[in-house]
Amino acid sequence: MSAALVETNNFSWSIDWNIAGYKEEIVELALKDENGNAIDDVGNRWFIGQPIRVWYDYENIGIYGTAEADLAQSAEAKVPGEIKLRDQNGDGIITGDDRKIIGTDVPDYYGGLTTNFAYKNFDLSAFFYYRVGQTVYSNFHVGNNSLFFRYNNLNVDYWTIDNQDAQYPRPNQNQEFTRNNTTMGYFDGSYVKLRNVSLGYNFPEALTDKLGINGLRLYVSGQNLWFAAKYDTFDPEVDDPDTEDLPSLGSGTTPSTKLILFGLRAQF
Ligand SMILES: [Ca+2]
Repeated sequence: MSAALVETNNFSWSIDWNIAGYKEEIVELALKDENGNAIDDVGNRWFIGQPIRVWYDYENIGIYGTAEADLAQSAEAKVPGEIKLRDQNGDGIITGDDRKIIGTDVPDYYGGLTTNFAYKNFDLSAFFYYRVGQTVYSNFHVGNNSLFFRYNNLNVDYWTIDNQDAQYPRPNQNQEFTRNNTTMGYFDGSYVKLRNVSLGYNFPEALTDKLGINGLRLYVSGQNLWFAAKYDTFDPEVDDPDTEDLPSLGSGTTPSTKLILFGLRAQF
C-alpha cells in the first residue's frame, strides 16, 4: 500500500506499507492410532495442525506461596518458593500429560513501513520493520538465571517469605538449576524496530554552480537505532545461531549493531 499524503512545491510526505504472513501446519504424520488415524508425534515435537517447530513444555503460572504448601507437595513434590505448573488435565498431579504447545517462532504477521518527508532542500526517510505473534525462548532467563548462589544471575524479582508474589523462584544453594527452569524462558517475541533512518540536505544550485559541481549533498543515516518489544532484555530480532532447531536468545547472542554514518556527496 502506498500513499502520497502531501505533495506541494516545498513539502511532500509519502508512506509505503506492507504486511505479510504465512501459515505452517502439519497435516499428517506417519504415526497412527489403532484405528488408523494420524496422531501427534510427541517425541519429535510434531503436532497435527501446528507448525513444524513449536515449543512444547509445562505452563508456568507463578510461584507456590506458603499457603499452598500442601498443594505444592501433592501436585509436584515441591515446596513453597518453587515454580508452579498448570495442571492442564485437572487430575491433581503434574505429569508429562500436562505439557502443552507454548508457542512457535512463526509470526502471525510481519512487514515494513517506509516513510519519506521532503521539505525544501531537506529530506528524511525511515524504514520500520515489525514482526508480531512469535514466541522467543530466552536462554538468559534459564541458563543465566539458576538462582544458585555460586553463579552470576540475572537481577530478577525472586521469591522469599516476604515477597510471595514474586515472578521468579527462591534462590536455592542446594540445587544447581531451578526445577522446570525452561518454563522461565518463554516470551512474546513481537517487536517493531527502526531499521534505517536517513536525513539529508541538498545544497542549493546557487552554491553548487559557484563551486562548479552538479550537486552536493550532506547526509546522516542510522541503522537499528530504536526498537520496541515485549521482551525487554535486548533486541529480540537476533537469534543465537549455535542452538539446535528452535531459535533462542542466549549469552552467545550478539545484539544487532547500531550504526551511524555521516556523509558528504559531491557530483561532478
Ligand atoms: Ca495433571
